[in-house]
Amino acid sequence: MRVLVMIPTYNERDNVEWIVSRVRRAQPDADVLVVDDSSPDGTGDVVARLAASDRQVHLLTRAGKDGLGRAYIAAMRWGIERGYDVLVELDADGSHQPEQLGRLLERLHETTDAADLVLGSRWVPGGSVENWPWHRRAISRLGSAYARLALGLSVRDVTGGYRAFRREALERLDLDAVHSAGYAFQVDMLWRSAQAGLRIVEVPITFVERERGDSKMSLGIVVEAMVRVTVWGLRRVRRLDT
Ligand SMILES: Nc1nc2c(ncn2[C@@H]2O[C@H](COP(=O)(O)OP(=O)(O)OP(=O)(O)O)[C@@H](O)[C@H]2O)c(=O)[nH]1
Ligand SMILES: [Mg+2]
Repeated sequence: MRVLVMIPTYNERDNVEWIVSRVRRAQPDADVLVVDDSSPDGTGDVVARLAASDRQVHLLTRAGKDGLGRAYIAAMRWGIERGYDVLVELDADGSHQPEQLGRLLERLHETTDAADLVLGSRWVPGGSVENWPWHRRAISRLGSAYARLALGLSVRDVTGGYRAFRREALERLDLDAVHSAGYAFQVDMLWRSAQAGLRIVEVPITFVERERGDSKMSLGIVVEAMVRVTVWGLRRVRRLDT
């Protein structure tokens, strides 16, 4: 199984080397692709240097900040073209611990009942969040609950961004049709995966809040997710009616 770990970055100079080296140590056979949107802080230069000395580290540079969703779509295309078997989403800020990636990959490797998509989940038994203030917990849990209800999804962590896709499963989704930028991207991909009948499994993770660098989370990102989920939910209800 050839595994590609995709890491989107925007101004993650203080985190990127640390996270790439942790991935390389935790999963020595996996390749790493950093997708940098020309971060003004020079994140791309750090990654270019890492890539020059390690053949398993790659850099994809995009022209400017264009949202997490589009960065991931570009990374997925890159990985599909090169024939990777598994594509993993992982944040650069240390929230998703590379040391727990083995748990996700295991579920894809299982001989019987192997999953198509494995979600690293904060909100299943054994999962947790470290260093989150109550309002972040509340936004995340409420957001997940709302999306589950609106879309009829059975998973607990709908917005989480630590995920592993089997390539064949990803190829069944219409990536050209994905336009969501922020958290909505994660819900969007999950919704498409569920509609495509993919086998989706959650495994517990310990999510660690970032210690260095600035968050890119904004009110706009939350609003985008809420509006999109509501529109998808209404479409779904209308379909159920007819
Ligand atoms: N390439 C690219 N990466 C992005 C963009 N926006 C965010 N990212 C990266 O996506 C990952 C998640 O972003 P975060 O800022 O950590 O978002 P978050 O986890 O919701 O917010 P915090 O919990 O505050 O960290 C990080 O690795 C970011 O650097 C973007 O527009 N382009
Ligand atoms: Mg983060």
